[in-house]
Amino acid sequence: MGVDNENNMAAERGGTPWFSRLAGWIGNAQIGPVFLGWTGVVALSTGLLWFVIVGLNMLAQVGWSIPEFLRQGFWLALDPPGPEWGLRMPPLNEGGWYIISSFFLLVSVMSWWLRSYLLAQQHKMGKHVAWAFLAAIWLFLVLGLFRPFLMGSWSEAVPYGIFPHLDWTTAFSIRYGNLYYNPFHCLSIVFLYGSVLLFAMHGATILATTRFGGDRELEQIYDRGTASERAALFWRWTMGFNATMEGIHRWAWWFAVLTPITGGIGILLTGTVVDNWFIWAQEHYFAPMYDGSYGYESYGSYEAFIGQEN
Ligand code: 07D
Repeated sequence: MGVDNENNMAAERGGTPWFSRLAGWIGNAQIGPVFLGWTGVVALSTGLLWFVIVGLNMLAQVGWSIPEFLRQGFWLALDPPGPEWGLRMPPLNEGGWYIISSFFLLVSVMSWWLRSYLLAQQHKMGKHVAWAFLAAIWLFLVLGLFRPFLMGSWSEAVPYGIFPHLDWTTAFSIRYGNLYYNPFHCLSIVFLYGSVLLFAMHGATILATTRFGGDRELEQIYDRGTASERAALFWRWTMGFNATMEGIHRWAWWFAVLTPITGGIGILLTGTVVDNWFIWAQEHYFAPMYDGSYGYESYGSYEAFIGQEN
């Protein structure tokens, strides 16, 4: 039931545990008991309110027809208010429901964060999960709260809906001159792809050494056996450097966390500081001018180079 029960966590867990073959194939077969707690109650109920408000708004848009709702589901949206409302509260059907549901989503995500912090505290763990989650929440808040606030309009926020939020992403990129030229989008992709690469390398290394006990990672740290030393040697011979059993998890944590941290910086700068990333990139000599050249020497002056001499 756990390593210790100093904080009386066992008593506060609810539900009779049961076993699932499917869960056993992909992890641990035991499901439950689960700790609910007040943060769990708040997060689940406000999350459900957000979900239901979004769903009912979509259902209303198709005349309360369940078949139409299912047919058009991926295209339906609860949109933020129009730009004419700025940061004011619009009527319910002009974005008011969007603001109300967003408030519930905010409370839900923040109380789920608190849950991850408090449960780590009760387990006498480090807070690494909570801080990593906060990095993702940073990007979430930039997209839906900080940037719209700085731009002076809730209309800047992301719509709720499957294809509509993807359309928003494309429109955002085009509106600000192609997000590929935003260096923080570049960095975010570096860490996103880097996370994938590290995860694949680490997963493969551990699986490749399970026959020597490599999957018992903790034992491999304090009771060194053949597996992790073999794995370390493999990588040092392959690429000249090896992570340690502890260090690989720090690599993974930092790469994952830096993905939304750099991404959030990039989004916060867009429209507030930089209006067009392509022109910004031309000004910084890494996007070509329309004649195909990069350098400004042939233009005589920097102003001529960026086409602003007049
Ligand atoms: C989204 C935030 C945290 C989420 C939280 C969860 C709920 C409740 C409900 C389950 C993931 C909140 C909880 C909502 C859930 C239920 C019921 C984290 C998130 C806390 N891009 N792009 C990135 C690539 C292009 C664009 C990041 C690649 C085009 C915009 C990432 C390509 C255009 C934004 C990335 C590519 C464009 C991004 C996201 C290739 C037009 C962002 C990182 C190969 C399509 C975001 C700086 C992440 C960002 C972002 C990758 C192309 C637009 C690295 C690989 C050129 C507008 N893009 N992108 O961790 O940070 O997200 O940008 O083409 O805002 Mg991009």
